Amino acid sequence: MENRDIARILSETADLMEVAGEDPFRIRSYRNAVQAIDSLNENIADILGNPERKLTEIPAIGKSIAAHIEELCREGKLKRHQELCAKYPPITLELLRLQGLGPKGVEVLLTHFRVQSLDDLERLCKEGKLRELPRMGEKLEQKLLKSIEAYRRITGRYLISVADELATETQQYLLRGPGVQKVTPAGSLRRGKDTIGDIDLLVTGGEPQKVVEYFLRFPKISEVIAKGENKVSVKLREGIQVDLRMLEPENFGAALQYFTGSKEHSVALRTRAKRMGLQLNEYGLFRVSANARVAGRTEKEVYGALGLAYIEPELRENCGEIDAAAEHRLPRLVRLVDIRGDLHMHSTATDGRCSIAEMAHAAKERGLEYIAITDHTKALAMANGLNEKRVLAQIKEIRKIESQMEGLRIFAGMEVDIHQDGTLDLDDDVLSQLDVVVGSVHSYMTISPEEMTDRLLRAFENPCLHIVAHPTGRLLLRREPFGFDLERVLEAAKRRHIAMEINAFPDRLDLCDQHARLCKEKGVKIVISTDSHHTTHLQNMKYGVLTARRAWLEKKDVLNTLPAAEFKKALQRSPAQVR
Ligand code: DGT
Ligand code: CA
Ligand code: CA
Ligand code: ZN
Repeated sequence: MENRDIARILSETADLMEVAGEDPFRIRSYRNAVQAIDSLNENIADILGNPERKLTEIPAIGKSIAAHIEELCREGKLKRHQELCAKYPPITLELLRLQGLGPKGVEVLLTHFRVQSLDDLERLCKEGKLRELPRMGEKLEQKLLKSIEAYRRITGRYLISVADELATETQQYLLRGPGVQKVTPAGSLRRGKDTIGDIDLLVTGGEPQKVVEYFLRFPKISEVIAKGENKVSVKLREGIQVDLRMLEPENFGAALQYFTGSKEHSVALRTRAKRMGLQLNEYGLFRVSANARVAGRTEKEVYGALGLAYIEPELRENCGEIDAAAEHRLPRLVRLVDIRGDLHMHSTATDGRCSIAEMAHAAKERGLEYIAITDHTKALAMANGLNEKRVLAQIKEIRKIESQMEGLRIFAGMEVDIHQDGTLDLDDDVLSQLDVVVGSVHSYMTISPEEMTDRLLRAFENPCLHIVAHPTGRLLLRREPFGFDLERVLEAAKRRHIAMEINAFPDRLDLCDQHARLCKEKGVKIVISTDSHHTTHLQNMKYGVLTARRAWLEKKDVLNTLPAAEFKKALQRSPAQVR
């Protein structure tokens, strides 16, 4: 059993214990264990298999949790978890995930109303039934209706990092299959969308039947949803669906185009084909009059025969890319190899889990030329944010570590909280000693859009601010972005020479593709950063680059494609921009 599965089952157990009203300390110990497992760099199975080691070596894992984990790995299930699952209906875990309902509320809904589905709950809210109970009112009903809507929108979708890792594992398994030559991801994963509904994989080589047979032995499959001659759909244990299709090499390009989508892009493409007397489908591009195949082996060939330059998958959303391809004015999209620096990351000084030196060495190993260490500031007390005195000490430490390293610039930075009134969380004379100042909103996120706009505009007045981190505060599949007047804020950012971040952490990807595209249109520069809290997070840069590509960004639009010295210069704001 993998760490991910162990963490999920322990976390569900804790959720259900909360509904059952069990001892909060006990519940806490489950949650701490889940966190510890999430940040573990090795497989629990490996620790268990090593007689010299014990699970209790892992911080936050005590004797009783260790026993649970052993049981899970031995039996494939946990008695405690199964008892609770038998006691409460399956909807319980979903109800717990709705914003606005605590475990007590869930318990009341289950016992008093016998809620079995989200539809049940929606009806109760609409009929005003909840207000009959103490501590539940009309306001809660309205709030729940909103959360149900939000939940339905995100449910059944996965973070790109989760889908990407599972797709890679599946791909690696398939590549060992009989005769398999190539396994290519298509769909939203290939287009680099921030969340993924299901994984689409295209296979060439081998006899379809034999490949399907082999695939169905993949240990991660929990359920077969549909099976045909050349395709099969399954569910993996993590819940995500995989659609697999076997293809012939001569129509690979047409099929890849078709299954990459987006649907909107493909519809527009087919309309164009029709106007040219052609027909496009998953088997190829055909001249209708001659009943002849014109293209199909490669995508380039298909686009070319339609009079178009090759369109990168990230652009295929029917947002102007087809006209641009016809007129040969597609952007030359920024690539991962263009990125030279990473300007947002944490260390053990605050809530990071690796030291400054560890982060620096890992960054250098990844081929970066420069980084900024940007720990939190004092307003974020729960992350042990730094006050002015500690910031000054940290600057010294960063300079020292940099002097001992070769081939990596380390900028002294801070991720400074933007207070509710728009002031920054450090004195200006300390801020002015930093190389890189990243400003973030971490508190009072529910103020009105007008207030949020004013708050950001106020922050821009501080001459020391360089970059706004995760500008909308969204957490994918968990928290909606906070609202503000983006156009106005971007116009101010342009005038004041402040860059916007694409935060590459897969839960955030903030700014999103559309917002980042608006930055480009407004002439606002972008910085793509990982917001790493561990050396392993540095690899998330690729997701930020995908988002940038979906935003039509080129190398010149992204500041951290510049060499270190030029980057530093590009951050500087002139007196006119500060005023
Ligand atoms: P997802 O899975 O919701 O994140 O998004 P996609 O884009 O991966 O959608 P999916 O998996 O339903 O289908 C994969 C691709 O297959 C899609 O991008 C375009 C193509 N496709 C699927 N259904 C249709 C359809 O009814 N018409 C057309 N033209 N294309 C389709
Ligand atoms: Ca898909
Ligand atoms: Ca699909
Ligand atoms: Zn951060």
